Amino acid sequence: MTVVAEEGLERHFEHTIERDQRIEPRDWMPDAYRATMIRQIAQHAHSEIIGMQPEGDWITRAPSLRRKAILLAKVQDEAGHGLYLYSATETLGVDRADLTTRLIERRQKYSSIFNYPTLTYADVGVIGWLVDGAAICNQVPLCRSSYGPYARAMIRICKEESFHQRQGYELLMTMMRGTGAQKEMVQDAVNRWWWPSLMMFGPPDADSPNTARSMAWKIKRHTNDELRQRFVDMTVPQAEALGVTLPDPDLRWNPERGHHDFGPIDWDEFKRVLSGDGPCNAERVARRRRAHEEGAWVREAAAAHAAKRRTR
Ligand code: FAQ
Repeated sequence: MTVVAEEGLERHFEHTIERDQRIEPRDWMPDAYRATMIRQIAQHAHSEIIGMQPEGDWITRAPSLRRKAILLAKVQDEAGHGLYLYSATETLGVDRADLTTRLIERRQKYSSIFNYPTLTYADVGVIGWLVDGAAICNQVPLCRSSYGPYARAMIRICKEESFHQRQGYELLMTMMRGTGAQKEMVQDAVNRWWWPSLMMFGPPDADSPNTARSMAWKIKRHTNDELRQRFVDMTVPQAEALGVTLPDPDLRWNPERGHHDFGPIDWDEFKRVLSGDGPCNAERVARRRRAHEEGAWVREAAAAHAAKRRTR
């Protein structure tokens, strides 16, 4: 391609972003934009799939048929989200099988939050309330992300995440009406998941290498710190209504800022988890690898079936 032609394409790309229109798979895009989208969407897809594990552990131990049906539906939804997102990544020219390899070889990340264990059934409720709540806060603005297939996948995903959040809150409300031991289980789960939920939004803006460029390209619509603050402000009244205490002595309303102040986040812990040294990293990746290996015959059978249909 000539330099003049490429300049024209670049201008067209920039105008599309300026006019708040979507970049579609057939459109020209800068290599760095494509690489950023592949990184973000693949990491998001991996998070949905690895994210099935912590709650999946409780399907066989759900306390009633109703809770089991709800949890099964939720975990299946996460699988569906992973699939839409892998499909969105494929529109950028990467192969899903290659992305899975990169995940199990730890060359690509997934959300830090899924490296923490689910110790009691209250964790299922707290994941719904806090983790899905944080996911919604982060993902609703992504429905307006500049890459069309990602933005469209997000619309359905957010609707389902919203059901997930409500089922978690309803579960916790039920436990908070129960025995003293059940209330303690809820409080203990909140204590363990609160800080990791705040870390889901990513490093502080000053240490976020990707935010500025992703905002300029309208991939991200808000910074990590803005969304974290929105989540804290949204969650404090929900905690009050539930009757639990968020484990932060510095958490208080600041009338001047019109937001809640909150205490310092342990970014060393975040870095440890990202580097593979969280409580469950090894277990999560090993299990994903095992599932991939055990599913080899399904992929082979599907490929053989498709080949047979082509020859018929
Ligand atoms: N964990 O420069 P930034 C769910 C990485 S929700 C791990 O700020 P960026 C639903 C980051 O990727 C969870 N890595 O990066 C569910 C970058 O990596 P690099 C998934 C993190 O992209 C609920 C580096 O640090 N949601 O699954 C994390 O501008 C319940 C520097 O960071 C999404 O993925 C982290 N928490 O902003 C499922 C949402 N934070 O460059 C089951 C889409 C940052 O080394 C059960 N993603 N990193 O490759 C995003 O919005 C963005 O990618 C951010 C990070 C905000 C996560």
